[in-house]
Amino acid sequence: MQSELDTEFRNVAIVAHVDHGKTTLVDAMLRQSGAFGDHEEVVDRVMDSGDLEREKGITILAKNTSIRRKGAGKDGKDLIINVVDTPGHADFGGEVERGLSMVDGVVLLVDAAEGPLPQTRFVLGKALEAKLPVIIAVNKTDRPDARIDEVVTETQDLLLELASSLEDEAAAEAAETLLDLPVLYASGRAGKASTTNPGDGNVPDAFDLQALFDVLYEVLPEPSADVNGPLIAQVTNLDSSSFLGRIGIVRVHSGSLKKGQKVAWIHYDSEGKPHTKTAKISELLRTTGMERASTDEVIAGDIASVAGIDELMIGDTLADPDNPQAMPRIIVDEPAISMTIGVNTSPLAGKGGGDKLTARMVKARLEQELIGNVSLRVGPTERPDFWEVQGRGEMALSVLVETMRREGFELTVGKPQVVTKTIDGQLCEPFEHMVIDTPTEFQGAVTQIMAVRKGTMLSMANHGDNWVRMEYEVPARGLINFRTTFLTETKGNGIANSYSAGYKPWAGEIKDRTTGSIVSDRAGQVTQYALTQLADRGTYFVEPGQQTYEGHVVGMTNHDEDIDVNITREKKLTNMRSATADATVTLAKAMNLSLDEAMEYCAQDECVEVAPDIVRLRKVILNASERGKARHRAKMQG
Ligand SMILES: Nc1nc2c(ncn2[C@@H]2O[C@H](COP(=O)(O)OP(=O)(O)OP(=O)(O)O)[C@@H](O)[C@H]2O)c(=O)[nH]1
Ligand SMILES: [Mg+2]
Repeated sequence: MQSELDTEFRNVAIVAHVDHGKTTLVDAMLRQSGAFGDHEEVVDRVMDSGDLEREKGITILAKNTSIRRKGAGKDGKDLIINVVDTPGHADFGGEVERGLSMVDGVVLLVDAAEGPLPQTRFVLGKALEAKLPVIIAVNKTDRPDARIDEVVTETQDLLLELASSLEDEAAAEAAETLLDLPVLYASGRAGKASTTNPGDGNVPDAFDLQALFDVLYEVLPEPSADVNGPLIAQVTNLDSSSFLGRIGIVRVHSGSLKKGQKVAWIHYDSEGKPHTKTAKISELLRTTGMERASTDEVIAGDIASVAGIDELMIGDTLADPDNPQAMPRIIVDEPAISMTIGVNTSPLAGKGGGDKLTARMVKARLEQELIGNVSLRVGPTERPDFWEVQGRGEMALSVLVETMRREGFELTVGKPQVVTKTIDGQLCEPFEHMVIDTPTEFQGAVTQIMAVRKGTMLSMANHGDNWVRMEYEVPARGLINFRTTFLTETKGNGIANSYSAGYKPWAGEIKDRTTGSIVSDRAGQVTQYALTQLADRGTYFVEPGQQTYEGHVVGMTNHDEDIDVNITREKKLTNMRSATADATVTLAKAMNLSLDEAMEYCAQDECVEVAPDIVRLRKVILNASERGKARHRAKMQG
């Protein structure tokens, strides 16, 4: 029988702000540990295995892998390093939180030029709260604009600041001792790390990542696990395979887990009450590199995958049937943004290339999503075929919609809203602390954008040549349609990042858009003639030949009022000459709205029709006269 008793473990999560190089570093760690065969073609960022992850170039789900270093443990034992790669985008913060429940320490990557940014603060704060040791690694030292020493100081200052704000005194003390740990300098892309500063713009003077492996081994504690104790293993992630069904990723905290074993399965219900049943581990797997392979036994301290329990959930404990002890539930930060998702109710439903159209299918899919996605919540609405879905941010929700769209769903998606709360009788909304870096020439424009969104400036400082960093506190509501405007106004130069600043009293009205919608007043086919005639009214999202319907938003106006137009009008042909003359008119190219843009642009009384082949913006109330009446009623009510 295979045994793990002659191996040593270290469990580590790689955390950082978005794009600071986590996945690239994990690639290099895998490559240098022989995880890929000699002649195997390896894609870059192998851990970003999801389709959307590859397209967007970001990590969305936390994933674990394992690296075996032969003879690198005590007395020549093998060392197994379980590595959790986490996402850096703020919307997927829940993934980081649950990733931390698997590990005994973290490597905090900080980009050598950008320095600590909002998500650096978030992940570092979470690691310190969990009393985990943090190894600071300044990454991308090769960047020509690197400023390594400054970045080290900024990161250590951030660590001290966060340590002093911890309520738990033991955690605060533990945090301060972290400053004595060695700082690593790395270029993940070059696969090199060292404890010596290579100088700005240089690759570390090392052969490989050995220095990183050494520091990991020395600094991270050996999992404090009692191999001979009763079994306690907690489910920290879920996956599925067509062959094995649901797979639970578990961290074994005590005892050992064997293939075929009967265990006590402790499951928390929605009220947080534990229920215990017995279950059998039909398959037990260990991950090495990107491969999962069957194994007979996994001991305390390790991370493994189990199959055989179809209703397994994140946070569940697998325990000794004679002595069932439950781990506490995994709790993550609350969602701040919500929107409705329902069946496609447009007159063109079913013609967008989808085959999953019914309320029953949408409901089942949303329920399935809840199983693996701890940051999401789903609730009922007034309509039986629409649900309210809450997530951390717009991106988290748009990723869900995009995934469903690719699976063949046709949907109606409402405008993203903030999740409000009543605190001490007062209506409150989520706020964000926003850090904006921009060339000074756009400072005025940014100030204006933030003023419209009820942002309060907290600080402003010049840094580098002609760059300014502005910090704001702003209602999350103001950020829903922020990104496109911000990038346009700063000509693509601005960088904006934010983290949650908690709930504060409702900030009053924020005007969500300065342009109105051009709305189709009838069903039919969009014509070249109509588009040419109406060209001066605004910018269009449609092209000749496309289908339209009453209430379909076909463009945006130059002023802030909606207009209804006949976009299907045909020219009466009087003679051949004028017909050929028309054909020479060139139309401005239609603006093709992506799902994210449509969600961002969507006005209060609008929603988005989503299907595999199309994304259309539309009015919630399609009929023009009913819409007029509703508008009138809303005005009367103030
Ligand atoms: N110059 C330089 N660029 C790097 C280095 N490591 C990664 N990059 C680049 O940085 C970008 C982001 O790399 P990723 O590894 O995807 O970053 P990440 O932290 O995993 O990003 P998220 O998972 O989305 O938070 C890519 O374009 C990489 O090629 C490095 O050592 N030096
Ligand atoms: Mg990544």
